Amino acid sequence: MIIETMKEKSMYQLQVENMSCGHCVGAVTKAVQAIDAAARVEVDLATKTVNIDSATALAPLKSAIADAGYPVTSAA
Ligand SMILES: [Cu+2]
Repeated sequence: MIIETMKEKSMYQLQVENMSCGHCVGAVTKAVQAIDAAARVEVDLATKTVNIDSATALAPLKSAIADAGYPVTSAA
């Protein structure tokens, strides 16, 4: 088994404001992947939901998205 695959990943679901188009999806994805390049990010513009699959803690991911200009209103 390769070491990387042993890192435990978490699924986070965030509610994120201000996302309206493909550019926003790209910006949010880029902000998350600047923290964790291996993170999987799925954005649903209709429900303002961002699903993140990452081994990184939630707090720095939330900060990165907020700093990119997209306020996070809830996260779990
Ligand atoms: Cu946009």
